Amino acid sequence: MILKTVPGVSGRIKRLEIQGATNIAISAVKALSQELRDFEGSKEEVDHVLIEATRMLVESRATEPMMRNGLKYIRSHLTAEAPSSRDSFKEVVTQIEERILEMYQGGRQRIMEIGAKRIRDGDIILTHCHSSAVTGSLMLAHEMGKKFKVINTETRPKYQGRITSRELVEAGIDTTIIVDSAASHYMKEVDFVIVGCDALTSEGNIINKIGTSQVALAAYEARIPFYVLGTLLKFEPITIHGHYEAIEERNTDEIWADSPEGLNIRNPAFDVTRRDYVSGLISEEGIISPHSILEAIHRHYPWLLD
Ligand code: RUB
Repeated sequence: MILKTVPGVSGRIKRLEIQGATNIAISAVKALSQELRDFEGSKEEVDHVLIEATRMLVESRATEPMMRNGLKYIRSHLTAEAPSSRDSFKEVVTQIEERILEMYQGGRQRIMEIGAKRIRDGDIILTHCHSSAVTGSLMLAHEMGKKFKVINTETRPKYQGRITSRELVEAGIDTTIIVDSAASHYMKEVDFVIVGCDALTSEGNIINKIGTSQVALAAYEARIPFYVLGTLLKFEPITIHGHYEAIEERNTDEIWADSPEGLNIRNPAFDVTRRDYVSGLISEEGIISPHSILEAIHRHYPWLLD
């Protein structure tokens, strides 16, 4: 069985050419849908394509429930809607794809709008890494005519902070980049912190780019509000049953390629910020306490709990 679309897209996700939970999830759903539409084999073989293509995408990044939830949605709805002919199969795949993309993009748009309203004239806002929801929200506030400044960390080892800086500067927003370890130093100048997230757990903890929990601790110590901007589709259902969300460990060359022999290097891509340090989760339901994530999931996306 030869897959046409998915190997290329999963490779790009793995190499961070496609980055950020929402962009990864959108690309994965589009790739799987395309793969299914293009497949010309028998009905039995389609199931293999579905399983193999899903496995490949899921393995490209370990800490991406938003992608996994979307791929699961495709599989369960294809099974439930059971299209009989080839043409209706393609049609159903497209309809399912459109429904998920609408949830992903509509959810991101909604949280961006709520985030933009939080921003007041004169604010200094600190962010970490590159989140499409956070930069989108800042750009929206800028378009609304709000005058504010942004401080963003460079985000070692892959410097996603530079993507954030570039986008904001190009949008005309007053932006300052700092090294990650300067976040605490500047915290006293900041009005609030806002970051994106990759995963939400049933206890209300949030998982985002490595270093986020240190920024949250610095904000907590300085009594600065710390907001997380994330759609509820980032919820990881297995955390209800006691499992931990896996934390991706990346190639150590990202940290030091020609390091001395015998040196141990660890390179986790994400860390867990406990709910106690999160002032509010900016979600489709509005700004909610991280304690109420599970109830919000029940209301908005009950299928995530199936
Ligand atoms: C990106 C990152 C982002 C979240 C949210 O990490 O941690 O904050 O994914 O992004 P990486 P978005 O660069 O390793 O993918 O708001 O776009 O979903």
